[in-house]
Amino acid sequence: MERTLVLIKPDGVQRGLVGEVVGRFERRGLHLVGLRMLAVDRELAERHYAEHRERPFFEAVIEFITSSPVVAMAWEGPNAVGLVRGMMGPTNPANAAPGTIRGDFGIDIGQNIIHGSDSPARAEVEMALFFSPQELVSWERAESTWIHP
Ligand code: 3AN
Repeated sequence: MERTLVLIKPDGVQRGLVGEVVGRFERRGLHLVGLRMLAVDRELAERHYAEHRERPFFEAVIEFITSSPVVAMAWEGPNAVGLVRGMMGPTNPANAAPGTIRGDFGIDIGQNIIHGSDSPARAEVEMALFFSPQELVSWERAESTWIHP
């Protein structure tokens, strides 16, 4: 079983796509174990995007993620990291297939609606940035045995 950190970025929240994105993961059969809305400050943004510090778009992504509230979520399931990445589509929505979140709702690489951890190790780091241990809730979803063994 795996957990992954998902952010609905400022564009997704502003465009009223929170329910759409949450609904897709729920219907797929992923298990919601953490959910909070927050305004990301510069310090948290820089920690979250630390690996991009030397990239030319670093300042732009910091400004964007701090521009308006985000919704942070932790989702659990078998191969949750890969499942979420597949449902998001590639980084640039212009290359994203219809049926993916970015392919259905995005056009521009700078406003690509959603973030999902790119590995289980990154997921652990990112979940710790956005959630305290008490905010991650282990619970049984009654229908889970009808979704996976
Ligand atoms: P992903 O979110 O698909 O994992 P990353 O981690 O490579 O993509 O990039 C982090 C964020 O930085 C992306 N979600 C996107 O908003 C932004 N970004 C990535 N590459 C570019 C680029 N070439 N120009 C502008 N923004 C970019």
